[in-house]
Amino acid sequence: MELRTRLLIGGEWTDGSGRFATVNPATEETIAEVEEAGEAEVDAAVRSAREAFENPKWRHMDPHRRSALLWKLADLVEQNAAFIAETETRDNGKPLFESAKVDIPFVVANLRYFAGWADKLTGDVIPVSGDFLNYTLREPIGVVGAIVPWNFPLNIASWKLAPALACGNAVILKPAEQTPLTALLLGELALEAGFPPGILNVIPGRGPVTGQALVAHPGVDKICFTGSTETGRKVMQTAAAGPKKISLELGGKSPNVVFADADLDAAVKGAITGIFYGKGEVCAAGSRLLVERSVHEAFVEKLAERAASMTVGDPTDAKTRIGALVSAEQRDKVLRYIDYGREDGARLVTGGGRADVGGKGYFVEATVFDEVDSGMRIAQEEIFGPVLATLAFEDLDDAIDIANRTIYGLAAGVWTRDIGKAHRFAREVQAGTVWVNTYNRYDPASPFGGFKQSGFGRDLGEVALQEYTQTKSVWVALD
Ligand code: TXE
Repeated sequence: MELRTRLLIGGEWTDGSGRFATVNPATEETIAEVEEAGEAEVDAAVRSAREAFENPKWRHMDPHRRSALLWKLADLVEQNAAFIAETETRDNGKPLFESAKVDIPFVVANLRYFAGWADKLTGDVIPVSGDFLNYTLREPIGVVGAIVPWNFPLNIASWKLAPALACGNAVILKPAEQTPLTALLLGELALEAGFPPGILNVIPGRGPVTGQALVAHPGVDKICFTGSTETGRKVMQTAAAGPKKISLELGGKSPNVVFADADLDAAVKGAITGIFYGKGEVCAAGSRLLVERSVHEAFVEKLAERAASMTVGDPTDAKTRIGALVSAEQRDKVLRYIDYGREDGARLVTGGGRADVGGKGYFVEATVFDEVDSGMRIAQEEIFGPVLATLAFEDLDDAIDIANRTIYGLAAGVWTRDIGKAHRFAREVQAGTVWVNTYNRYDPASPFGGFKQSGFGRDLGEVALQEYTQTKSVWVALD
């Protein structure tokens, strides 16, 4: 495979209305100039998606065949995994082991999981009053716009397009402007797999230009979005003019709660993965660590030691644990929050600044704050970087109270050997995913999404199919 830099519309590679550079955040070098879709190209993508969606070739395609196409796409991604993973790392700055061992294998597994659903979308036969047969059909929604972020570029794209295609929709994928490259590779592989032209269009571009035009376009039936809460609000406002269907997976400030009776070594490891995996640019990052007061001091000491030993460096080096943040803006945002932490009176235990990796790149040290108060900015706002806020709690009720004291509700972790406590926490915490004695586990079969301002709708799992189908109720008079 080779890098693609043009737009994929209706099965053709075309020019946009401008170009933008995509930069390797570890070296600050431009990897490629990529075409940007302006309003005219967004319109062309929508028209081609509509035409492809309505074409009987797709509309009446045997569901087994749709399943086979997705399976074939999974095979092609697997065959090209090394190049795709390397491209993801160059574009995003994440360690290569994350791209190669986690992100891209997840894309393959996810495509296969939803390939399995394509021919299992059944309706119901419903017992109604009177002499009627009533049944439901599950039908695709139509043209789906998928707007995805830069932290897991291809992975999250697959969360949207695998179920959307399995359900028989046509998709327009808009990758984030920081990381457009792997989405374009996927577009190429979808053509090779045999998807009809126009069923998957890929249109890179900036959010306020391409993203905005896609959400506003009256020919788009549904927008599925992952990104910041602030942009999610804008998407919702723009979509209201339709109104069109939307699902939003937004930010988080997830609590990771450690009780004194937990396996503390395992909990330290879990807290480290919870915040430093993916450089902390993870929507479900365990960015608030709550530790029971009796073990708090000893726990934070161990954790800080481990954090300080994490190698920040070249993402292609196997020893690297923390790569480069995605952009200079993101690095500056993270450094700003480190300043807020100090200003607001938290105690900096380790890290706290830029990491020097040969004088280039957007690197930040693994940073841990202690003595954080729940009201502080570093305990309330999504930082999206390798910065952990540590708080102390007294007992289960206190832990639940602090855990729920944010606008977000994406995920939560709890570490304890007491099963009653674990289940009670799982029941009371306001979060779409709860991990007990583990953190950051994902599976294509397990639903993911937010409570509160972390959004609505679900990715992954059977429940995600509801986002991409609509139910038709059919009444048949029997007399
Ligand atoms: O996100 P945006 P940004 C959070 C994280 C980060 C902050 C800013 O805290 O620091 O957001 O990142 C597209 N209409 N998350 O600015 O803007 C954009 O092009 C339509 C959390 O990069 O939300 C990209 O494709 N689309 C998050 C996508 O939205 C628009 C992941 C996400 O970008 C648009 C990323 C508009 N008006 C950032 N403006 C998570 N929950 O995983 C932008 N976009």
